[in-house]
Amino acid sequence: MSDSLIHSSINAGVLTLTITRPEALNALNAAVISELAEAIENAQTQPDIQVIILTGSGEKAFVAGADIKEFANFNAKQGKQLAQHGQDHLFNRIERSTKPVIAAINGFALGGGLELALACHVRIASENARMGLPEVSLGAIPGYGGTQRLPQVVGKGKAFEIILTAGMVNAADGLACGLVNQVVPLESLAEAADNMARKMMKNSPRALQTAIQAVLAGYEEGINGFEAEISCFGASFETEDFKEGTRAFIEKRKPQFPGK
Ligand code: DAK
Repeated sequence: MSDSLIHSSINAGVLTLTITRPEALNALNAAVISELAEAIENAQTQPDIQVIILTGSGEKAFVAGADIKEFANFNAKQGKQLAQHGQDHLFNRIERSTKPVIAAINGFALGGGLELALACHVRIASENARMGLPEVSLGAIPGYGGTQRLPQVVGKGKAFEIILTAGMVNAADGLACGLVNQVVPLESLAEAADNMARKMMKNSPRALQTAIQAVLAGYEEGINGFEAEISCFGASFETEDFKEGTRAFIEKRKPQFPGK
């Protein structure tokens, strides 16, 4: 039996990565971060994977945060190093994935767990989901991109409320403020995430990759998002996917995108 903390399964183009550390409510320790980063990286070059779903094991938690027991005795230098390493190797890598990443939030998504979901492109929550950034209650602040990505997703005012109160947002409130894209009963979560993945997969893989790149460009310092879009748009015309997509439309058939 494998000791892996990340269980992976591929079903017709969809890779599901399940964080499996149920005894700690799937909390992110160094091993989880490292294995997850590796799995995301490997998925980028695997042609049989088109969309990635990220979820947690069990029915209680997606991820209950960074592992508090692991970082409790850190000093400033160690904290900074861990934040830098985590952001570079996992959180930014997920956000910049060339394949869409969907978070299927099956319960608590707290601290680093919500930050992980925020790094994904889309979030689907089960009705029992409870989400928040409780770091200030521990005397810290979010360190895996939460202070930046949460305002991008819900707006500055709501982000301040969530971060400064350290409170938990339930699924319905999360839907109302745009924190999650969809809410479904827990037993339908995997199916809902799979349905979303399959809708994405009907489209050109190359265009999905470029669209992610163009959206993210607008959040990068020193980059004009509109100019980045124009450049990405222009480049699309040279792709085999574009040729196939337009040809299929004219020939009134479904496109068979080569993904190039
Ligand atoms: N870390 C480690 N263990 C955790 C954990 C966590 N975040 N969350 C839960 N567990 C463990 C519990 O200790 C318990 O283990 P045992 O005592 O049985 O050994 C087990 O999971 C079950 O949890 P509970 O018994 O507490 O379960 P309940 O249903 O009673 O409560 C809960 C569920 C989610 C409300 C509660 O477990 C809870 O409040 N958990 C902590 C939530 C939280 O504060 N999460 C951390 C947020 S801060 C950093 C970068 C980022 C961060 C930190 C550093 N650097 C770069 C340095 C981010 C920090 C955070 O994520």
